[in-house]
Amino acid sequence: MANPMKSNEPFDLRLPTPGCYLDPEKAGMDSDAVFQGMTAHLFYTLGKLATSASPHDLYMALSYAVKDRLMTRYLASQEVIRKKPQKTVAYLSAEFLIGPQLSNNLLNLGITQEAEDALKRFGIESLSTILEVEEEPGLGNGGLGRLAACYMESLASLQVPAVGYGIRYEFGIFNQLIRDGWQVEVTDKWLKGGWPWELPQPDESCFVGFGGRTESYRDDKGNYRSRWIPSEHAIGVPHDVPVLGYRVNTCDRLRLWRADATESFDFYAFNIGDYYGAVEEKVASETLSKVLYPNDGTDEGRRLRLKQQHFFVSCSLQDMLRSLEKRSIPITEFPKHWTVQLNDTHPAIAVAELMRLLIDQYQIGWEKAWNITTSSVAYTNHTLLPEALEKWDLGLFNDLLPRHLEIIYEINWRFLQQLRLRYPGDDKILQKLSIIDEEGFKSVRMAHLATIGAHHINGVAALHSDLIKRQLMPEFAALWPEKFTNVTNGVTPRRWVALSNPSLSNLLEEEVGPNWITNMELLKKLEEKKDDNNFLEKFEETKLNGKRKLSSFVHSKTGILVDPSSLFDVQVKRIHQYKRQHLNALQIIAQYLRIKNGTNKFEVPRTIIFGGKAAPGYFMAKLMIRFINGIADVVNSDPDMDGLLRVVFLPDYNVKLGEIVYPATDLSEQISTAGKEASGTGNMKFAMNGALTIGTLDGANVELRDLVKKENFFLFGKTESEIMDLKNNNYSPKTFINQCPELKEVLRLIEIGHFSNGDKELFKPLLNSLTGHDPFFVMADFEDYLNKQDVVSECWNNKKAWNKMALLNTARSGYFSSDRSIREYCESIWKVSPMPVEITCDVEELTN
Ligand code: 26V
Repeated sequence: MANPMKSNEPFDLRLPTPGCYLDPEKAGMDSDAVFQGMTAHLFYTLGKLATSASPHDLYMALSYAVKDRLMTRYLASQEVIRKKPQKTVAYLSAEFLIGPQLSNNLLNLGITQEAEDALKRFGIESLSTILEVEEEPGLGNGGLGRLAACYMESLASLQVPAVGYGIRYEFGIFNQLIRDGWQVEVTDKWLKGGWPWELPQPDESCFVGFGGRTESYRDDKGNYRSRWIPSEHAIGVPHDVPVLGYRVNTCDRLRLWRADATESFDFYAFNIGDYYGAVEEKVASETLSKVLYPNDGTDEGRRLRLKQQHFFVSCSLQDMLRSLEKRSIPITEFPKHWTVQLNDTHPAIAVAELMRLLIDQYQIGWEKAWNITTSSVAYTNHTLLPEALEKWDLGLFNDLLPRHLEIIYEINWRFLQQLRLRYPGDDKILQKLSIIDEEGFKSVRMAHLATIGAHHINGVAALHSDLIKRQLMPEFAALWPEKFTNVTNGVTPRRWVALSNPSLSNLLEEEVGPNWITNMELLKKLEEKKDDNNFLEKFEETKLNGKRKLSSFVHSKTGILVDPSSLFDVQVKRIHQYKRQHLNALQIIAQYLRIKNGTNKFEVPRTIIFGGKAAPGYFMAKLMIRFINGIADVVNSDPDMDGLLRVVFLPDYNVKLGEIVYPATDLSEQISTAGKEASGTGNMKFAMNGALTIGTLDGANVELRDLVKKENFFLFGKTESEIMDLKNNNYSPKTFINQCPELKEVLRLIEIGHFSNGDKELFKPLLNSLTGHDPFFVMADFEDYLNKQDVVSECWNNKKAWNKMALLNTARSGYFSSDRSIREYCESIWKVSPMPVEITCDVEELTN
């Protein structure tokens, strides 16, 4: 990364209102000050007496006390950028799965122990009882949203000025219950107890239009221009969440927009007596940020989804432009001050919206506006699945965003002209690359809009970026090779090791010192210990601690007793056919059969744990959950399985549960069909925490295996090109079934209803899919997978060898720190540098 700028003027806490910022109760970092802060918040903010405070009250009081301490750094960070403007990252994402905030903020501030001590004075013995009370905001579906959260944390930790822009959904991803083996969705009311981490900023609200029509007019200079007259409006009210870096003063901001009704319109309706009309409009505009849509590819709520996207993108761009105005910076200097990253195509409308704002609002000419747009926007692609690539029906688009469609037509026309020059007479390529898909129902291809409007397009793992260039967009890649690049995903070691795995963290600190948390490459030093029995035992003990914790969690949630000394074999992620939880399930049946028949070679007790949500409209994924639970019922109630096999489906997998699962895992299941998983990030969290991976050559598994070395990774399955070959040569799952008697027997058992109380119909759709088309090549990979599971069992029987492999996984997975990913984005795509924030009156001084 470029040299940090050293010479920022420090932020003097004593400046504006002496006494206010200096209040030790609000800024002091020792346990007394935290205690005082909590007491004051209990009394004044929450209206509670310390003597009758519930755990939730204490959680709120502690959180407010912590937020006070964040504010110092948050305001200091804003002051620094105001005084000395510097390029800021705008990370646009429809999802931010930030997880619980209290523990993370305590860690990053460095006052976890102080908080624990303060709580003791309220009679609370362990901080964890208070942390458990926190509701997590589930503002994301899975990997993409969690990645955005890891990236925000790394940006702040690397002292890079950044704003994450998104939506403050009132209901996040649904909560999952399991009833009779089926998934049941329950609305996620994460705000019900009050959420202390946000700061509503109504004075910075923005107007957003929808619908209506455009009209052309002549401006003062006689030029024809277009004007948009929307028929509807909404107001975006920013709710800011401070994002503090690890042990630094940089505190970035997550700015989430909540949709509000436009009062002026209400009042107009009130005045003419249309009370219900006014209320309806109010309800409609507030519905905009009501709920996060699960990604299920259904047509459900499509209109509202597009509205949500335009809503948050428009507010965010207006906010960025306004920040320039406030500092009297010419709008044409936008790219010097903002670098706008599109997290997938959900915010891709930004290309058209920025053009619209520049041209219609700021009267900037097309060429200049295009130059500004393409110099500031970059796009990350997160999937190759055709059904997941966003397209909007042209009619719907025109209806909601008529001016944007005009602009898109113009962008497209100019782009196609460029193509015509390069490929004269080649209409095919024009059709293929056009932003408008003319086949069938006409639609707007958001990935094309993003690719044409961005200066860089990146995939999220080496293989994935390569497939973007070779398969998804070969013509675009040929046209603009310099635009296409890779940034392999990463995860923050603060949450995924330091917070979630204190036992391992302590050992790492003893061994390599405390700096591994910000420099994961230091963990390489652990390699020296790979043959040190004493150390390996200590390492194993940290794992056992995690497994004990997960065991009691499993028992409390499901009633199932699991043995912490058994091999914990885990697959947690969204439920999807391409992720192939059913492959794992079939393998369990094979193991079950072997035990029943007395043909199991290895007496390895295994606990196989699943977790993950299925999109509510995704029938097959929901059936997969039912299937796993059907198997679990049979296995767990059969005395022959005692001490050998347990199957658990953990309901409601989320960030909080992930923190319990990753440290407790021996074997990480990363078994997607090669070429389908863009990266995966769970694979990284598991490896850092010393789990071994059984996996295919897919997504970031490829890089993981290269890094930890092939002898420390259980590889199986067809490669991406072998899968392509099968596909192109009339793949027949039957061929593979016929070659594998064990697989045949497994399928027969399902067919006769062994896992569905004799019901032969229940799992038929699943069986038919596997034995019919088998779109994700489960049958093709089954035998290799089963054999590799034997190798796993054999390895487990040599505990020392296993521990050595596990240690090497931790030691060599530093590359997957999101700090590394963010550094790459900063250097090669965003061209931004760190901006340290200094505070002259160190808060330490206050209490000493
Ligand atoms: C969306 C949809 C919508 C239609 C139905 C099927 C379907 C399947 C997947 C998706 C998700 C697309 C975007 C996404 O979440 N990608 C994930 O991004 C992670 C962070 O880069 C990455 O680790 C995962 O491999 C990738 O699936």
